[in-house]
Amino acid sequence: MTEPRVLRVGAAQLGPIGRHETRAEVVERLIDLIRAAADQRVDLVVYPELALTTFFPRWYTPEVSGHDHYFETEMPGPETRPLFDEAARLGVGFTLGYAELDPEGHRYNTTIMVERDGRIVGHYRKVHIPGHEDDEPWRPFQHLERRYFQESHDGFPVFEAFGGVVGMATCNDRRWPETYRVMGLQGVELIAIGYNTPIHYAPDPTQDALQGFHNHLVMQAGAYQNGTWVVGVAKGGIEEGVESLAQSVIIAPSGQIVAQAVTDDDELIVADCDFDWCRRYKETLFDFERYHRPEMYRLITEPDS
Ligand code: CDT
Repeated sequence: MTEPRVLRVGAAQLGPIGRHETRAEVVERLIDLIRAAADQRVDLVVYPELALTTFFPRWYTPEVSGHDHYFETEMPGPETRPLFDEAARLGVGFTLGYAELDPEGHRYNTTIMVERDGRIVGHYRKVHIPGHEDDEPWRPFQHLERRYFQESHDGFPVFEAFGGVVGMATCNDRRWPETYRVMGLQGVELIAIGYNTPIHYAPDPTQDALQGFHNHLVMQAGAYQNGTWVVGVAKGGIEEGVESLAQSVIIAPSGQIVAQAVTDDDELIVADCDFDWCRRYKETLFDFERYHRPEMYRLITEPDS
């Protein structure tokens, strides 16, 4: 019998961030949450997508650079350094979503993973960029991620960290089964996912009432079908007049929700994630080496013509 490998994980949901809220104010909120996590002896805190600012892709600017003040050019930078310092002092690791402007001028929707000693373990840059490129004034609000972010070509890396195999994904990625499977094939045991999901979906408002259902449906399926923990963390509530889904969750490899946020504001939920629970699925029903049939799935990986 192997010893259980149990990681205590905190999902640090955020409520709205106003457009005039400063980075320093937001970082103070993140620090409050990580301190609350440390009080509960949490090892890893998962923060949402674009956790440092308001969800700026809801506004069109004529120049793509019009929102550059929402982007980070270094991580940690002067305003985020206090979070890194406090996390390392407390011995709590974290994943943090932010807008990245790299030295070549590329803009990515990025998540960073930081170990308990403050070491940066890796980056993930969002693969599936939803929404649209140009102003669409018929919408009550815009979803211009495709204007402000480039698609990453780095795929879905996993990292040996926190005593297991850990990966990241970002918001819209969670709706795509390939996201989980690419990490599942690399033996992932926990996937940290941050999201900003407006309740209103202008192209098809019949989906509005189903946002909560779809959110849990995709993450529970991804967890179960790959025998992995999934931690889905929202920035929710009414931000600049736009309501976004909360309902952050921690999901076991069985697909069961073991913890769920009950507010749409800053809130920490905690669960003990036993990585050996993953083996029950990875070594039985979802023993990929034994049972999966990649030669039958070629259509999935053939590039679009
Ligand atoms: N942030 C993000 O990816 N949100 C999308 C919204 C739907 S597309 C307009 C999501 O999949 O939740």
